[in-house]
Parts: sequence; structure tokens; C-alpha cells
Amino acid sequence: MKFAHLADTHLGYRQFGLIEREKDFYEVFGKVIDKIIEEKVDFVIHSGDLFENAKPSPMALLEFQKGLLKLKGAGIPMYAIAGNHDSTLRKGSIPPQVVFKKMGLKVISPINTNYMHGDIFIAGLPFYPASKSKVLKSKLVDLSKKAANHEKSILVLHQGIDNYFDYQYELEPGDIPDNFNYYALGHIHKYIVSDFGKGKLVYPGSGEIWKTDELEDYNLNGKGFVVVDFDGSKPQIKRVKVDVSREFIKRSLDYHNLESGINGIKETIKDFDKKPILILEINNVDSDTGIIYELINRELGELSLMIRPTFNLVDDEIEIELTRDSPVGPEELLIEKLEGYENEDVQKLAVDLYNFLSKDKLEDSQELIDQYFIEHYPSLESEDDEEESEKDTDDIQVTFKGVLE
Ligand SMILES: [Mn+2]
Repeated sequence: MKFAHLADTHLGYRQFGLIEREKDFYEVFGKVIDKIIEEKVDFVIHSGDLFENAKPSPMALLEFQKGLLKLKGAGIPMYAIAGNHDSTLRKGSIPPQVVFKKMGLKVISPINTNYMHGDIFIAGLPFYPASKSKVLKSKLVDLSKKAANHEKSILVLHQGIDNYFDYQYELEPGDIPDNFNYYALGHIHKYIVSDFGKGKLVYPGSGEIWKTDELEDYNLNGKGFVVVDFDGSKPQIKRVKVDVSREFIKRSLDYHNLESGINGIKETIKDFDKKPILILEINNVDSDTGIIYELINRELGELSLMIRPTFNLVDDEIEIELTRDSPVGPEELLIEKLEGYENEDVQKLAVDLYNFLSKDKLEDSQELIDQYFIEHYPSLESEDDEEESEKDTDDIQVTFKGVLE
């Protein structure tokens, strides 16, 4: 028995606001599906963030449908959970994956936590935020008990785990039951393989370069998915790399050698099939950045899809000194403005939001706000006690059956 494991395809993501990038994500997903079929696997697991958001565009839905039907034509079913991107924390919401149940997509949810594929027990849960990690942990204990009755088992999750993630995590390794044979994770966009419990834990990584900070891992491991041979005593993992649609070229240039730097880039990218994205850092700048930007654009604009330059000024150090000496920065100003509320949580929220938003971290900002509301207004939130949450989800299921079946 062989299966493919992928995650974080983020269909519908329009990176940098560019339709070309949205299409790149669809293209690479199409290639992944073709390669999965070539691999002649028995089934596929998608570990969440199938879509970029919980309300995908018709185009994103159609691109997924295309892939799903191709797999179906090849007799390969897909099991899927919702990630943090393609689910909302709001009451009564259902993830977009549910739309495809009638086309054979096997959605793993808090209600349908597990399936049998032949003699393989496949269990999992959708993404749970850190504020719900208690519920998540108790559900994991239940799944572990069920898995104990089976020879071969897979656990599907979309979570950050401490040890593998230097950002916010919801689980520590000790929270995860150790009696599964394969841990099909999603959420971290890097490729990670690790021994875990009596089996293997894998983050296959994202299908495309979703954030530029994935470049280091991309240059090391590429992007793609894994094929798992599940017949032996331990699962055998084979990484299948799938080319991303276009390259990201990251370069540091010296302002005083700008011409040769630009020529070097031209030489690198002149024969590329698709225009790359250029991430440029220009150092030792002691001139008007607007003029430099124009120059770069004139020389490289036609050859690239997008240029993202940062300029490091020669006198940066002086500016930093000035900021340090000045009595108030933006954070202090925010806190001062919000002092009237006499609420430190509000002040913290504002400062954290300011820091995320000033770095364009929209997803992190949204998550921060969602968490804030869950923590401070539990009455607005459906899942504040578990029994009620099960009941709510049951209701959704019933309503949904009424509509579609
Ligand atoms: Mn993701």
C-alpha cells in the first residue's frame, strides 16, 4: 500500500497581488496531481491549507475540482483536513473542503475523525488554535485509543509543534500520541522528516513559495510532496520534487558596483522560461533611492515579473541613533493613546498589531485578532465548551445533509 502526502497548496493565493502568481499556484498543483497519478499510489492525504482562505474564489474551487476529478478518474481517493487558512473560527462555519464530499473527497472533521482505507486506520483533526489546545489534546487521546485497535495507522494534523517551529505552536511533542505509524502534518511550509513514536512524522512543505522566507528551505529541499510505502514495519518515505512555476532570485548588491550587479542578474535570468521575482538588497546607498529604483526597473523590469528592492543607506546607523534618542516611538505613542482604556490587554493587542501590520503580516494579524476575541469574548465563540461545540458541528452536518444529499 502506497500513499501520497501533501499540504499547504494555498490555492487562490494571489501573491504580491499578481494574477500571474495565483496562476503559478494552480499550475504547480496540477503538476503535483499528475505526478501523484504517475506514482500509482492507493490514496492521497492533504494536511490542510488546501485553499488560501475559507471563502475561495470560483477559480480556486474549479482548479481543485479539476485535480480531484483527475485523481478520481485514476481511482485514487483523497483524504483532507482543514488548515488555519481554509477554516474560520466563527460559529456555524464549514470549511470549503466540504463542498467536494459528493465528488468523493473524504473530509476528516471533528465529527468524522477517522476512516478505514483497507486495513489502514486514517484519523485526524482540523486545525485548532493555541487557545483550543486543551480540546485538541483530549481529542488526540481519543484517537490514540481508537488507533490501538489497528495494525497500521495514520494521524493527520495541521498544527505547529514545538521543536520543529520557531514561531507560535499549539502542541509539544509530548502532546501527540506515539502509537501511530505515520504522522501526516501540515502548517510548516518547510520539508521536515523525523522519527516519531513508532513511525515517521512528515511535513511535506508547501507546494509553491508562499513567503519569501521559504527561499532558504526551497534552495535546500525544493518543493513537492512525499510518497509513503506503508508495507514494511516502518514507513518508507520518498520525496517527490515538483518544480515551482518561476524562480525567486535573491541578491545583495553594492550601490557602488550596481552596474556589474545588475549585469550579473541579467546574465542569470535572460534565458528563464518565466519571468522571475527579484528580491534585491542594495547596500551602501548614499544617493536618492527613487533614482536607483528607476534605474533597476529600467534595466530589469522587462526581464522580471516583480522587483522587490530594499535599500540600506550608508547613514542608517545615524538614523537608528536618532530614533533611540527620541523620547517616543510609534509603540509608545500607541500605548499613550490607549491609556484611557486602562486595559493592558488592549494596549498589547495594539502594539502587536502595529508590529505585524508594519511588516505586512496580514495573516498573523488576523489570527491575533481572532485569538483576542476568543479569549476576551468567549460568549461570541461556539467552541468554548466542547460538548456545545460537538452539538454545533452536528447541527451543521444535519443542515448540510438537508441541503445537499
Ligand atoms: Mn499554510
